[in-house]
Amino acid sequence: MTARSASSTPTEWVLYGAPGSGSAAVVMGLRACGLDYRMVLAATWEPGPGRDALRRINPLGQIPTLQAPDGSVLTESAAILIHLGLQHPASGLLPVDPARRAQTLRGLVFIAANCYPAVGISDYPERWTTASTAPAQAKVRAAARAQLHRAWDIFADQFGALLDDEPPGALAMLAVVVSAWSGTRAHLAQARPAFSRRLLTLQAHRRLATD
Ligand SMILES: N[C@@H](CCC(=O)N[C@@H](CS)C(=O)NCC(=O)O)C(=O)O
Repeated sequence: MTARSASSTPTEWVLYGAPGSGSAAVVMGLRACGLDYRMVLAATWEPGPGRDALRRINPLGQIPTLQAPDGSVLTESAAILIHLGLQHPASGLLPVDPARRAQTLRGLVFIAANCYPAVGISDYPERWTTASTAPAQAKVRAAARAQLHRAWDIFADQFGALLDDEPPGALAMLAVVVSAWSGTRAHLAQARPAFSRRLLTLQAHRRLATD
């Protein structure tokens, strides 16, 4: 998605994010492209000027949100990584081979469509039920997590081999970041041990460092 910023136009890449959040995957992508950026601490759970500025350019108030030097706004982590990969082919974010790239795009959208939303439901169950009691919301969270873990089992089976690219690309970046939440790693260690070990190896790769 692109939109004009209501605030002053930056002259640099500005990434709205927070430690341990989905912005980590965009940090990896920007670094792979050799792009300098400024980080603004902003998230639903981080009250302050960064969150206010974020909401002015992304009405959902979600991170990652990336503002380009021309002032345009990019949201949706998979779209951001795909855009960076297309703009910077030498970054290795996307495979050169068309067939492998097609499956990589499919994998990125699989995470965005099936895994990330289930994390959001698990984190904010009150948004997804009209029931206001804690036990009712706990049931929504439990169901979201079960669906999330099932989605990751399917991802491991369908896309796991695509994480072998060297250097690791956009799919590995998003998979490592999003699989870190909502009990997914503990589940995968039992359900898909080889894939679980692959994620652990990947997260130690220098391309996937966020500090
Ligand atoms: N569809 C978005 C989801 C982004 C998202 O849910 N981000 C979380 C943090 S990792 C967030 O900002 N949650 C706060 C909220 O939804 O209020 C994407 O793929 O980037």
